[in-house]
Amino acid sequence: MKIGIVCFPTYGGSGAVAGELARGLALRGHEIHIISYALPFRLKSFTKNVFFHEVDTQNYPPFPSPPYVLSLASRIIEICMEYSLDVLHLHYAIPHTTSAFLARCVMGKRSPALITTLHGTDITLVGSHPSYYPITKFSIEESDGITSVSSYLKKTTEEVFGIRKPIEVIHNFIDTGRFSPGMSREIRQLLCGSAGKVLIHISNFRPVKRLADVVQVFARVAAEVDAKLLLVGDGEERPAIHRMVGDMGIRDRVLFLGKQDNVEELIATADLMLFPSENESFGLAALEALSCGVPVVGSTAGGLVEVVEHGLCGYLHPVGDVESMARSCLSLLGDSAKMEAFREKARERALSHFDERIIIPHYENFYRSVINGL
Ligand code: GMT
Repeated sequence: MKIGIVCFPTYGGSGAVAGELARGLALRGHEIHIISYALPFRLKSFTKNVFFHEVDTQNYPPFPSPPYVLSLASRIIEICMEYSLDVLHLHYAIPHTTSAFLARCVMGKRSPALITTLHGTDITLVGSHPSYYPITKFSIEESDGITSVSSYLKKTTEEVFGIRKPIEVIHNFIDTGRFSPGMSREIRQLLCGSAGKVLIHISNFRPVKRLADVVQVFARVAAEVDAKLLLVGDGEERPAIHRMVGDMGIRDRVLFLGKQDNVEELIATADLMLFPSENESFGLAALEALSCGVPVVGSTAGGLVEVVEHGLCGYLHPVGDVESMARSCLSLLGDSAKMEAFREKARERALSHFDERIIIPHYENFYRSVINGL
């Protein structure tokens, strides 16, 4: 198939999934056209069958900001016409599906099938805000096919937007070859010196990730065992969290590593991942941890319960229950047989439920069924 993929290129779950999907589909022989304002961060190295089309924006004095929605719509028309795409896959409902709808109005019958994948904050935070609600609902309803990354997100979309069209749940997936167990003693030594245990958290440091809970859990763990915390990522919460670890007197135990490309090396170095989000449609970083054989301790928010099996490959507690999360960390860190069993289960779950070889064919079949139904 000739498949267009529209996504955000920046660090974040939806951009990671779109980039990995592009790579996986290209390796299966499909022709992939990425349309975005920059090359997605997971596609930095050359991949055969992947073509990148940059969206350029123009600003003019009367515009309050460059109208990206319109530039993207124009670029979509150009690429769909030039390459006769079969499918245009929109990652994140706004503004991508809205631009695609405009493009389809212009292309008419020559438009490819429009498939929207809902990722989470496009529904739970941004899309449901009054300033975007009507256009998000309309854009989703105008899609020829809709997928969501968890059952939780499907249910939330139906409830919040009253969507009646079928929504196909296609869970996020992982390259289990790249994200695999195998701690590098060298990296661990380099980062953490002689620290006995290593905990890790990866996110975009937005309030929804509850970074303060990460620190609260870690402080309780570090009071009992010699441990270090690796914080990977960056965002609006970083300055406050930096201050918080200073005030709590654990500055020397916490490493702020900023945004990183090869997170698999860092994850495999850790004993546990902390993931206490307020809300999480799926939790791609949690899946990356499981695939590396690293158990996850976090919250029961949203779709995380579909990823992490409580009591088998991690522990999930109510949002904000830092005491229970810390107790769960200590029970695992203090029992090597239990830890080993959890590590095995974590890897097994990633392989049996979320391997890209299982999930990507699901997308291929969905594309075909939508095209055939038009
Ligand atoms: O909030 C983020 O982590 C970024 C956001 C995105 O769209 O880039 O992530 C959402 O999509 C990811 C990929 O499908 C999911 O794994 C995340 O759970 C989801 N984030 C939230 O629901 C908060």
